[in-house]
Amino acid sequence: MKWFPRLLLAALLVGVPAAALWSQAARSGADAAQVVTLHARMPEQGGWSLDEIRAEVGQEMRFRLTSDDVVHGFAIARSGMEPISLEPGRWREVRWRPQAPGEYTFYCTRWCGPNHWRMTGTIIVVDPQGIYPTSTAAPPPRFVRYGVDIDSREAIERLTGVRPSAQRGAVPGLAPQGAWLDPKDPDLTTPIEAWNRLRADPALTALDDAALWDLLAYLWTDRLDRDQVRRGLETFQANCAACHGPQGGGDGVMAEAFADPPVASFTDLARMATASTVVLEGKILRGGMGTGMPYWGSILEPAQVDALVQAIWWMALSGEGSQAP
Ligand code: HEC
Ligand SMILES: [Cu+2]
Repeated sequence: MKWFPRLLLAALLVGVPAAALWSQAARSGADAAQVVTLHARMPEQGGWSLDEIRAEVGQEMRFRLTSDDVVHGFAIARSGMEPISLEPGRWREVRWRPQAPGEYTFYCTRWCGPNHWRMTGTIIVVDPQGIYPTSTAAPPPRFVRYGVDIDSREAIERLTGVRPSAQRGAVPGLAPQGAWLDPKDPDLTTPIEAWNRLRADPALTALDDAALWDLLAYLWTDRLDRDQVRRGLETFQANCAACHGPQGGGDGVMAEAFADPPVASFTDLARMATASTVVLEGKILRGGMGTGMPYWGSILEPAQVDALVQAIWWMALSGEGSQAP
């Protein structure tokens, strides 16, 4: 029986260093993990027990989380972490190792009340050694670069109740001769400007005003990326429908809490005719400043904002509400 001692030796040779490595890793892991204890409370009761947490790149964070009142949720924006739900009186644990310096927003993911949106805090991640590239600051949103005022827009009263339909507008052979999009950036185009350009097109004089809105609805929604619309509608149902309503009509379950100004209806052409992609994007990124509209710039990825804008146009002009294309 020669194999037994040899096996033992082999086991020792491999096992001992492995065990040593393992215990070292476990030890340094335990040393390095920064334990953060966070209590969630309704914003009226103070919100998160910490608003600002400092952390280091590459250092593991161990969050110990609980709720002191109702069910809340916890997520870190742009971390790739799945949101977790926090039930009153129960403790949850989640680990996160920041990979890049920067400011990360943590936030509540459950509708805990009308001030739910105030439940955010910041994790400031620094790189003490300076070896990780600094995350480049996001460029200013287009409404800032173009100097577009996103706060004061006139509604066009005569369009109240007009509900264009892309389907009705999809008339074969009917195409505008000239350009109907803004020459500087198509995303600056408003539906009313586009409609006026179409109205001036001699080839379209046979269409009455309502039929011209249908044509516009068709042209407009034809430019949307169907996958983005679908993704946007999902994000919309999860984050926006509680205020904006499941069909975007401004009549969500939380809408009553906002009277002046009321929650925007995306199916109201009188309002949407003077919006542009740049305006909608700006509103989502920056929020309403004092209105009930939360800001999403620190929470959503740029691609998600783009998808939401496309979904809003879909609800406004396709004639199919929030039915996915
Ligand atoms: C807590 C309620 C609430 C939630 C949640 C909410 N909104 Fe709003 N939103 C409002 C209110 C109120 C307004 C109208 C006041 C304003 O424009 O600032 C508004 C306005 C807007 C506007 C401006 C429309 C226009 O014509 O100028 C856009 C775009 C918008 N919301 C998009 C979103 C998106 C996208 C989401 C989800 C990611 C969302 N909102 C979530 C309350 C909400
Ligand atoms: Cu909450």
